[in-house]
Amino acid sequence: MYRSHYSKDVTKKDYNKSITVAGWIEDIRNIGSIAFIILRDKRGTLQLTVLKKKNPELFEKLTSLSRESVISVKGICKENEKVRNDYEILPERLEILSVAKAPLPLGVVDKVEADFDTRLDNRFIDLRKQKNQAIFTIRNAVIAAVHKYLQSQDFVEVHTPKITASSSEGGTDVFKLKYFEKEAFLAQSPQLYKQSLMATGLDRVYEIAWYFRAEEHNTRRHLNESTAVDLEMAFINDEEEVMNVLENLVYNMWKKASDCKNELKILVKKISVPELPFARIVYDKVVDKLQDRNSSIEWGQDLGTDDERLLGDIMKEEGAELYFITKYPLESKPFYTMPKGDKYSRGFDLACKGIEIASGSQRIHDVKLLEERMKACDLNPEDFESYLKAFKYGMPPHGGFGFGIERFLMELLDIKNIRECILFPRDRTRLTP
Ligand code: AMO
Repeated sequence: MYRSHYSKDVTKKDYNKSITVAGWIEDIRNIGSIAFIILRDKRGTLQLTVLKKKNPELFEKLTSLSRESVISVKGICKENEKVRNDYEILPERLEILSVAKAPLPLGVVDKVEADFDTRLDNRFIDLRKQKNQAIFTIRNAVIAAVHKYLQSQDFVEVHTPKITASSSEGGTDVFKLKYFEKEAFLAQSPQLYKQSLMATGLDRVYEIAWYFRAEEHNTRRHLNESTAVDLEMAFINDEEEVMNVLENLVYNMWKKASDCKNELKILVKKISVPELPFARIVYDKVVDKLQDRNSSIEWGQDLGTDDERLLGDIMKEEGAELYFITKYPLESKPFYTMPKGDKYSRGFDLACKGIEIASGSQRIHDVKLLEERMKACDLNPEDFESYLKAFKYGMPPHGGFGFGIERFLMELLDIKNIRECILFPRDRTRLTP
Protein backbone atom coordinates (compact mmCIF):
# COMPACT_ATOMS: atom_id res chain seq x y z
CA MET A 1 0.00 0.00 0.00
CA TYR A 2 1.54 3.31 -1.10
CA ARG A 3 -0.87 5.54 0.80
CA SER A 4 -3.22 5.15 3.77
CA HIS A 5 -3.86 8.88 4.27
CA TYR A 6 -3.89 12.10 2.28
CA SER A 7 -2.21 15.07 4.00
CA LYS A 8 -5.49 16.76 4.91
CA ASP A 9 -7.26 13.57 6.04
CA VAL A 10 -5.04 12.97 9.08
CA THR A 11 -6.92 13.55 12.34
CA LYS A 12 -6.06 13.46 16.05
CA LYS A 13 -7.02 9.78 16.01
CA ASP A 14 -3.96 9.08 13.87
CA TYR A 15 -1.48 10.67 16.26
CA ASN A 16 1.17 8.26 17.58
CA LYS A 17 0.15 5.68 14.98
CA SER A 18 1.96 4.48 11.90
CA ILE A 19 0.50 5.83 8.65
CA THR A 20 1.57 5.81 5.01
CA VAL A 21 1.62 8.93 2.87
CA ALA A 22 2.65 9.46 -0.73
CA GLY A 23 3.29 12.32 -3.12
CA TRP A 24 5.79 14.69 -4.70
CA ILE A 25 8.73 16.17 -2.79
CA GLU A 26 8.10 19.90 -2.84
CA ASP A 27 11.04 20.99 -0.76
CA ILE A 28 13.93 19.55 1.24
CA ARG A 29 15.53 21.51 4.06
CA ASN A 30 18.59 19.70 5.38
CA ILE A 31 20.21 21.37 8.38
CA GLY A 32 22.76 18.66 9.13
CA SER A 33 21.41 16.60 11.96
CA ILE A 34 17.78 16.98 11.02
CA ALA A 35 15.92 17.42 7.72
CA PHE A 36 12.44 18.65 6.90
CA ILE A 37 10.80 17.41 3.75
CA ILE A 38 7.59 18.89 2.41
CA LEU A 39 5.50 16.30 0.63
CA ARG A 40 2.62 17.33 -1.61
CA ASP A 41 -0.47 15.32 -2.54
CA LYS A 42 -3.85 16.08 -4.07
CA ARG A 43 -5.19 17.62 -0.87
CA GLY A 44 -2.22 19.74 0.23
CA THR A 45 1.17 19.32 1.86
CA LEU A 46 2.63 17.71 4.99
CA GLN A 47 5.99 17.64 6.70
CA LEU A 48 8.30 14.67 7.12
CA THR A 49 10.87 15.18 9.85
CA VAL A 50 13.89 12.90 9.73
CA LEU A 51 16.69 12.69 12.29
CA LYS A 52 20.12 11.67 11.03
CA LYS A 53 21.09 9.97 14.26
CA LYS A 54 18.02 7.80 14.34
CA ASN A 55 18.29 6.41 10.85
CA PRO A 56 21.40 7.56 8.91
CA GLU A 57 20.67 5.47 5.82
CA LEU A 58 17.09 6.72 5.45
CA PHE A 59 18.26 10.29 6.14
CA GLU A 60 20.84 10.04 3.35
CA LYS A 61 18.38 8.56 0.87
CA LEU A 62 15.64 11.10 1.53
CA THR A 63 17.82 14.19 1.55
CA SER A 64 19.60 13.27 -1.65
CA LEU A 65 16.39 13.02 -3.67
CA SER A 66 15.58 15.70 -6.23
CA ARG A 67 12.60 18.03 -5.88
CA GLU A 68 9.36 16.67 -7.43
CA SER A 69 10.47 13.04 -7.05
CA VAL A 70 7.60 10.75 -6.04
CA ILE A 71 7.85 8.77 -2.82
CA SER A 72 5.77 6.76 -0.40
CA VAL A 73 6.70 6.98 3.27
CA LYS A 74 5.54 4.96 6.26
CA GLY A 75 6.12 6.52 9.65
CA ILE A 76 4.77 7.57 13.02
CA CYS A 77 2.44 10.56 12.96
CA LYS A 78 3.33 12.95 15.79
CA GLU A 79 1.37 15.93 17.00
CA ASN A 80 3.34 19.16 16.62
CA GLU A 81 1.61 22.51 16.81
CA LYS A 82 4.53 24.31 15.23
CA VAL A 83 4.20 22.39 11.98
CA ARG A 84 1.68 22.81 9.13
CA ASN A 85 -1.48 20.73 9.78
CA ASP A 86 -0.33 20.39 13.44
CA TYR A 87 1.44 17.11 12.81
CA GLU A 88 4.64 15.70 11.32
CA ILE A 89 5.63 12.25 10.17
CA LEU A 90 8.78 10.55 11.42
CA PRO A 91 9.68 8.23 8.52
CA GLU A 92 10.54 4.61 9.14
CA ARG A 93 10.26 3.19 5.64
CA LEU A 94 10.79 4.88 2.28
CA GLU A 95 9.81 3.74 -1.19
CA ILE A 96 11.13 5.80 -4.07
CA LEU A 97 8.52 5.56 -6.81
CA SER A 98 10.00 7.95 -9.38
CA VAL A 99 13.06 10.18 -9.41
CA ALA A 100 12.55 13.59 -11.02
CA LYS A 101 15.18 14.86 -13.43
CA ALA A 102 16.95 18.05 -12.38
CA PRO A 103 16.80 20.90 -13.07
CA LEU A 104 13.03 21.16 -13.40
CA PRO A 105 11.76 23.01 -16.48
CA LEU A 106 9.42 24.85 -14.18
CA GLY A 107 9.23 25.31 -10.41
CA VAL A 108 6.03 24.36 -8.60
CA VAL A 109 6.37 26.73 -5.64
CA ASP A 110 8.81 29.31 -7.00
CA LYS A 111 7.98 32.87 -6.01
CA VAL A 112 8.66 34.20 -9.51
CA GLU A 113 6.17 32.84 -12.04
CA ALA A 114 7.66 31.41 -15.25
CA ASP A 115 6.45 32.95 -18.53
CA PHE A 116 3.15 31.64 -19.85
CA ASP A 117 4.60 29.65 -22.74
CA THR A 118 7.04 27.81 -20.47
CA ARG A 119 4.16 27.06 -18.16
CA LEU A 120 1.99 25.72 -20.97
CA ASP A 121 4.86 23.77 -22.55
CA ASN A 122 5.24 22.00 -19.19
CA ARG A 123 1.59 21.93 -18.26
CA PHE A 124 1.92 18.60 -16.38
CA ILE A 125 4.11 20.44 -13.87
CA ASP A 126 2.21 23.73 -14.07
CA LEU A 127 -0.93 21.84 -13.07
CA ARG A 128 0.77 20.66 -9.88
CA LYS A 129 0.44 24.19 -8.53
CA GLN A 130 -2.25 24.56 -5.88
CA LYS A 131 -3.72 27.55 -7.70
CA ASN A 132 -4.22 25.64 -10.92
CA GLN A 133 -5.61 22.62 -9.14
CA ALA A 134 -8.09 24.97 -7.45
CA ILE A 135 -9.32 26.22 -10.85
CA PHE A 136 -9.95 22.70 -12.09
CA THR A 137 -11.55 21.60 -8.83
CA ILE A 138 -13.98 24.52 -9.17
CA ARG A 139 -14.48 23.61 -12.83
CA ASN A 140 -15.42 20.09 -11.72
CA ALA A 141 -17.83 21.47 -9.10
CA VAL A 142 -19.65 23.81 -11.49
CA ILE A 143 -20.02 21.07 -14.10
CA ALA A 144 -21.44 18.79 -11.41
CA ALA A 145 -23.92 21.61 -10.72
CA VAL A 146 -24.88 21.68 -14.42
CA HIS A 147 -25.80 18.01 -14.33
CA LYS A 148 -27.62 18.30 -11.02
CA TYR A 149 -29.69 21.32 -12.03
CA LEU A 150 -30.52 20.26 -15.57
CA GLN A 151 -31.37 16.69 -14.59
CA SER A 152 -33.70 18.11 -11.93
CA GLN A 153 -35.42 20.07 -14.70
CA ASP A 154 -35.96 16.92 -16.76
CA PHE A 155 -33.18 17.55 -19.31
CA VAL A 156 -31.55 14.50 -20.91
CA GLU A 157 -27.79 14.49 -21.45
CA VAL A 158 -26.85 13.69 -25.05
CA HIS A 159 -23.66 13.31 -27.09
CA THR A 160 -23.70 14.40 -30.71
CA PRO A 161 -21.16 13.87 -33.53
CA LYS A 162 -18.05 15.99 -33.65
CA ILE A 163 -17.23 14.97 -37.23
CA THR A 164 -19.86 16.60 -39.40
CA ALA A 165 -20.81 17.16 -43.03
CA SER A 166 -21.79 20.83 -42.74
CA SER A 167 -20.75 23.81 -40.66
CA SER A 168 -23.28 25.17 -38.16
CA GLU A 169 -21.97 28.61 -37.24
CA GLY A 170 -20.61 29.97 -40.52
CA GLY A 171 -18.23 28.83 -43.20
CA THR A 172 -14.84 30.36 -42.57
CA ASP A 173 -14.17 29.45 -38.94
CA VAL A 174 -14.38 25.74 -39.56
CA PHE A 175 -11.64 23.10 -39.44
CA LYS A 176 -11.80 20.92 -42.52
CA LEU A 177 -10.72 17.30 -42.51
CA LYS A 178 -10.54 14.44 -44.92
CA TYR A 179 -13.19 11.82 -44.26
CA PHE A 180 -12.16 8.98 -46.55
CA GLU A 181 -13.30 10.18 -50.03
CA LYS A 182 -15.33 13.07 -48.65
CA GLU A 183 -14.66 16.40 -47.03
CA ALA A 184 -15.84 16.79 -43.44
CA PHE A 185 -15.70 19.40 -40.68
CA LEU A 186 -15.00 19.39 -36.98
CA ALA A 187 -18.20 20.50 -35.22
CA GLN A 188 -18.25 24.20 -34.33
CA SER A 189 -21.14 23.41 -31.96
CA PRO A 190 -23.89 20.77 -31.61
CA GLN A 191 -26.40 23.29 -33.01
CA LEU A 192 -27.78 21.26 -35.90
CA TYR A 193 -27.99 18.03 -33.92
CA LYS A 194 -29.57 19.44 -30.79
CA GLN A 195 -32.23 21.05 -32.97
CA SER A 196 -32.78 17.77 -34.84
CA LEU A 197 -33.32 16.11 -31.47
CA MET A 198 -36.30 18.40 -30.89
CA ALA A 199 -38.05 16.42 -33.63
CA THR A 200 -37.61 13.17 -31.68
CA GLY A 201 -39.78 13.86 -28.65
CA LEU A 202 -36.83 14.04 -26.24
CA ASP A 203 -38.06 17.62 -25.66
CA ARG A 204 -35.24 18.82 -23.39
CA VAL A 205 -31.62 17.93 -24.07
CA TYR A 206 -28.19 19.18 -23.08
CA GLU A 207 -24.61 18.35 -23.83
CA ILE A 208 -21.24 19.28 -22.38
CA ALA A 209 -19.94 19.92 -25.86
CA TRP A 210 -16.62 20.50 -27.58
CA TYR A 211 -16.48 23.45 -29.97
CA PHE A 212 -13.83 23.46 -32.69
CA ARG A 213 -13.36 26.86 -34.25
CA ALA A 214 -10.70 27.86 -36.75
CA GLU A 215 -10.79 31.49 -35.63
CA GLU A 216 -7.52 33.14 -36.63
CA HIS A 217 -7.40 35.66 -33.81
CA ASN A 218 -5.24 34.94 -30.83
CA THR A 219 -6.89 36.73 -27.92
CA ARG A 220 -7.11 36.25 -24.19
CA ARG A 221 -10.70 35.07 -24.53
CA HIS A 222 -10.70 32.84 -27.59
CA LEU A 223 -9.72 29.20 -27.86
CA ASN A 224 -9.72 27.09 -31.00
CA GLU A 225 -11.01 24.18 -28.98
CA SER A 226 -13.37 25.05 -26.15
CA THR A 227 -16.18 23.50 -24.14
CA ALA A 228 -19.74 24.61 -23.60
CA VAL A 229 -23.03 23.67 -22.02
CA ASP A 230 -25.30 23.33 -25.02
CA LEU A 231 -29.00 23.07 -24.43
CA GLU A 232 -32.19 22.82 -26.45
CA MET A 233 -35.82 22.71 -25.29
CA ALA A 234 -39.08 22.23 -27.18
CA PHE A 235 -42.64 23.55 -26.83
CA ILE A 236 -41.50 26.99 -25.73
CA ASN A 237 -43.58 30.11 -26.26
CA ASP A 238 -40.62 32.42 -26.67
CA GLU A 239 -36.92 32.97 -25.91
CA GLU A 240 -37.72 34.21 -22.39
CA GLU A 241 -38.35 30.60 -21.31
CA VAL A 242 -34.86 29.65 -22.50
CA MET A 243 -33.34 32.64 -20.70
CA ASN A 244 -35.05 31.52 -17.49
CA VAL A 245 -33.33 28.15 -17.67
CA LEU A 246 -29.99 29.79 -18.46
CA GLU A 247 -30.11 32.25 -15.57
CA ASN A 248 -31.09 29.52 -13.13
CA LEU A 249 -28.30 27.34 -14.44
CA VAL A 250 -25.73 30.11 -13.99
CA TYR A 251 -27.10 30.86 -10.53
CA ASN A 252 -26.71 27.20 -9.50
CA MET A 253 -23.19 26.99 -10.92
CA TRP A 254 -22.18 30.21 -9.16
CA LYS A 255 -23.64 28.99 -5.90
CA LYS A 256 -21.79 25.70 -6.16
CA ALA A 257 -18.55 27.58 -6.83
CA SER A 258 -19.13 29.72 -3.74
CA ASP A 259 -19.16 26.49 -1.69
CA CYS A 260 -15.58 25.68 -2.79
CA LYS A 261 -14.20 27.56 0.21
CA ASN A 262 -10.78 25.96 0.26
CA GLU A 263 -10.14 26.56 -3.44
CA LEU A 264 -11.40 30.15 -3.28
CA LYS A 265 -9.03 30.76 -0.38
CA ILE A 266 -6.12 29.43 -2.44
CA LEU A 267 -7.15 31.73 -5.29
CA VAL A 268 -7.64 34.65 -2.85
CA LYS A 269 -11.07 35.13 -4.35
CA LYS A 270 -14.35 36.11 -2.78
CA ILE A 271 -17.47 35.50 -4.80
CA SER A 272 -21.01 36.46 -3.99
CA VAL A 273 -23.91 34.69 -5.61
CA PRO A 274 -25.78 36.88 -8.15
CA GLU A 275 -29.39 37.79 -7.62
CA LEU A 276 -32.15 36.44 -9.82
CA PRO A 277 -33.50 37.49 -12.27
CA PHE A 278 -30.52 38.86 -14.21
CA ALA A 279 -30.89 42.26 -15.85
CA ARG A 280 -32.27 42.40 -19.39
CA ILE A 281 -31.46 45.12 -21.88
CA VAL A 282 -32.58 45.34 -25.50
CA TYR A 283 -29.99 45.78 -28.23
CA ASP A 284 -31.33 49.22 -29.27
CA LYS A 285 -30.82 50.49 -25.74
CA VAL A 286 -27.30 49.06 -25.70
CA VAL A 287 -26.45 51.03 -28.86
CA ASP A 288 -27.90 54.22 -27.31
CA LYS A 289 -25.94 53.75 -24.10
CA LEU A 290 -22.71 53.08 -25.96
CA GLN A 291 -23.17 56.04 -28.30
CA ASP A 292 -23.83 58.24 -25.26
CA ARG A 293 -20.36 57.20 -24.09
CA ASN A 294 -18.76 58.12 -27.44
CA SER A 295 -18.64 54.66 -28.99
CA SER A 296 -18.68 54.65 -32.80
CA ILE A 297 -21.03 51.65 -32.91
CA GLU A 298 -23.89 51.91 -35.39
CA TRP A 299 -27.22 50.14 -35.30
CA GLY A 300 -26.93 46.63 -36.73
CA GLN A 301 -23.27 46.16 -35.90
CA ASP A 302 -21.96 43.52 -33.53
CA LEU A 303 -20.44 44.74 -30.30
CA GLY A 304 -16.66 44.86 -30.62
CA THR A 305 -14.37 44.02 -27.70
CA ASP A 306 -14.15 47.67 -26.60
CA ASP A 307 -17.92 48.11 -26.79
CA GLU A 308 -18.47 44.93 -24.80
CA ARG A 309 -16.09 46.15 -22.13
CA LEU A 310 -17.67 49.61 -22.04
CA LEU A 311 -21.12 48.06 -21.70
CA GLY A 312 -19.74 45.93 -18.85
CA ASP A 313 -18.67 49.15 -17.08
CA ILE A 314 -22.02 50.83 -17.70
CA MET A 315 -23.96 47.82 -16.42
CA LYS A 316 -21.70 47.56 -13.38
CA GLU A 317 -22.50 51.17 -12.54
CA GLU A 318 -26.15 50.10 -12.70
CA GLY A 319 -25.42 47.21 -10.33
CA ALA A 320 -25.48 44.33 -12.84
CA GLU A 321 -22.54 42.00 -13.37
CA LEU A 322 -24.64 39.58 -15.36
CA TYR A 323 -27.05 40.83 -18.00
CA PHE A 324 -28.91 39.61 -21.05
CA ILE A 325 -28.82 41.55 -24.29
CA THR A 326 -32.05 40.80 -26.15
CA LYS A 327 -33.86 41.61 -29.38
CA TYR A 328 -30.77 41.61 -31.59
CA PRO A 329 -31.07 42.75 -35.20
CA LEU A 330 -31.94 39.75 -37.35
CA GLU A 331 -28.96 40.27 -39.65
CA SER A 332 -26.47 39.89 -36.79
CA LYS A 333 -27.69 36.47 -35.72
CA PRO A 334 -27.26 33.02 -37.36
CA PHE A 335 -29.74 31.69 -39.93
CA TYR A 336 -31.57 29.44 -37.45
CA THR A 337 -32.63 32.38 -35.23
CA MET A 338 -36.35 33.13 -35.08
CA PRO A 339 -37.19 36.60 -36.47
CA LYS A 340 -39.17 39.06 -34.35
CA GLY A 341 -40.90 41.25 -36.93
CA ASP A 342 -38.82 42.26 -39.98
CA LYS A 343 -35.84 43.84 -38.33
CA TYR A 344 -35.31 42.03 -35.08
CA SER A 345 -34.67 38.51 -33.86
CA ARG A 346 -35.45 36.36 -30.86
CA GLY A 347 -31.73 35.93 -30.26
CA PHE A 348 -30.01 36.93 -27.02
CA ASP A 349 -26.59 36.95 -25.40
CA LEU A 350 -25.68 36.64 -21.75
CA ALA A 351 -22.70 38.75 -20.72
CA CYS A 352 -20.73 38.78 -17.50
CA LYS A 353 -18.58 41.79 -16.57
CA GLY A 354 -18.19 42.87 -20.18
CA ILE A 355 -17.67 39.49 -21.82
CA GLU A 356 -20.20 37.34 -23.68
CA ILE A 357 -20.50 34.01 -21.91
CA ALA A 358 -23.54 32.56 -23.69
CA SER A 359 -25.77 33.10 -26.66
CA GLY A 360 -29.06 31.57 -27.65
CA SER A 361 -32.44 32.11 -29.21
CA GLN A 362 -35.80 30.82 -30.08
CA ARG A 363 -35.25 28.95 -33.37
CA ILE A 364 -37.13 28.83 -36.61
CA HIS A 365 -39.13 25.60 -36.71
CA ASP A 366 -40.93 26.25 -39.99
CA VAL A 367 -38.91 24.66 -42.78
CA LYS A 368 -39.90 27.21 -45.46
CA LEU A 369 -38.84 30.14 -43.34
CA LEU A 370 -35.66 28.31 -42.41
CA GLU A 371 -34.75 27.84 -46.09
CA GLU A 372 -35.51 31.50 -46.76
CA ARG A 373 -33.25 32.60 -43.93
CA MET A 374 -30.48 30.30 -45.14
CA LYS A 375 -30.60 31.91 -48.56
CA ALA A 376 -30.67 35.40 -47.01
CA CYS A 377 -27.48 34.42 -45.16
CA ASP A 378 -25.84 33.24 -48.42
CA LEU A 379 -26.10 29.58 -47.48
CA ASN A 380 -27.23 26.84 -49.81
CA PRO A 381 -30.12 24.77 -48.34
CA GLU A 382 -28.84 21.78 -50.33
CA ASP A 383 -25.78 21.68 -48.10
CA PHE A 384 -28.09 21.23 -45.10
CA GLU A 385 -30.35 18.54 -46.52
CA SER A 386 -30.22 16.12 -43.60
CA TYR A 387 -30.74 18.94 -41.07
CA LEU A 388 -33.71 20.35 -43.00
CA LYS A 389 -35.29 16.91 -43.26
CA ALA A 390 -35.80 16.88 -39.49
CA PHE A 391 -38.11 19.91 -39.88
CA LYS A 392 -40.40 18.31 -42.44
CA TYR A 393 -42.07 15.58 -40.40
CA GLY A 394 -43.25 17.31 -37.24
CA MET A 395 -41.02 19.83 -35.47
CA PRO A 396 -42.26 21.66 -32.36
CA PRO A 397 -41.32 25.27 -31.52
CA HIS A 398 -38.00 25.25 -29.69
CA GLY A 399 -35.00 27.23 -28.52
CA GLY A 400 -31.73 26.87 -26.68
CA PHE A 401 -28.32 28.27 -25.92
CA GLY A 402 -24.59 27.61 -25.91
CA PHE A 403 -22.75 28.63 -22.76
CA GLY A 404 -18.94 28.71 -22.80
CA ILE A 405 -17.47 26.92 -19.79
CA GLU A 406 -14.01 28.52 -19.99
CA ARG A 407 -15.51 31.98 -20.51
CA PHE A 408 -17.69 31.44 -17.45
CA LEU A 409 -14.80 30.30 -15.27
CA MET A 410 -12.70 33.21 -16.43
CA GLU A 411 -15.33 35.74 -15.39
CA LEU A 412 -16.39 33.90 -12.24
CA LEU A 413 -12.83 33.82 -10.91
CA ASP A 414 -11.56 37.01 -12.59
CA ILE A 415 -8.89 35.13 -14.50
CA LYS A 416 -7.30 37.26 -17.20
CA ASN A 417 -6.46 34.61 -19.78
CA ILE A 418 -8.94 31.95 -20.90
CA ARG A 419 -6.08 29.46 -21.42
CA GLU A 420 -5.83 29.14 -17.61
CA CYS A 421 -9.32 27.59 -17.59
CA ILE A 422 -8.71 24.63 -19.88
CA LEU A 423 -6.18 21.86 -19.20
CA PHE A 424 -4.37 21.83 -22.53
CA PRO A 425 -5.28 24.94 -24.53
CA ARG A 426 -5.44 25.01 -28.29
CA ASP A 427 -4.84 28.43 -29.80
CA ARG A 428 -3.62 29.85 -33.09
CA THR A 429 -0.05 28.68 -32.46
CA ARG A 430 -0.36 25.95 -29.86
CA LEU A 431 -1.10 22.33 -30.68
CA THR A 432 1.01 20.65 -27.97
CA PRO A 433 1.00 19.38 -25.30
P1 AMO B 1 -21.74 31.11 -30.01
O1 AMO B 1 -20.95 30.99 -31.25
O2 AMO B 1 -22.07 32.48 -29.54
O3 AMO B 1 -23.15 30.38 -30.19
O4 AMO B 1 -21.04 30.31 -28.84
C1 AMO B 1 -21.66 30.15 -27.59
C2 AMO B 1 -20.71 30.46 -26.46
O5 AMO B 1 -19.57 29.63 -26.54
C3 AMO B 1 -18.41 30.32 -26.12
N1 AMO B 1 -17.44 30.38 -27.23
C4 AMO B 1 -16.11 30.39 -27.08
N2 AMO B 1 -15.31 30.34 -26.00
C5 AMO B 1 -13.98 30.39 -26.18
N3 AMO B 1 -13.39 30.46 -27.38
C6 AMO B 1 -14.12 30.51 -28.51
N4 AMO B 1 -13.52 30.56 -29.70
C7 AMO B 1 -15.55 30.46 -28.40
N5 AMO B 1 -16.57 30.48 -29.27
C8 AMO B 1 -17.70 30.43 -28.55
C9 AMO B 1 -18.86 31.71 -25.71
C10 AMO B 1 -20.15 31.87 -26.50
O6 AMO B 1 -21.04 32.78 -25.88
N6 AMO B 1 -24.94 27.55 -31.57
C11 AMO B 1 -24.82 28.79 -30.82
C12 AMO B 1 -25.45 28.68 -29.48
C13 AMO B 1 -26.93 28.51 -29.49
O7 AMO B 1 -27.62 29.38 -30.05
O8 AMO B 1 -27.44 27.52 -28.93
C14 AMO B 1 -23.34 29.13 -30.69
O9 AMO B 1 -22.46 28.33 -30.89
O10 AMO B 1 -19.13 31.70 -24.33
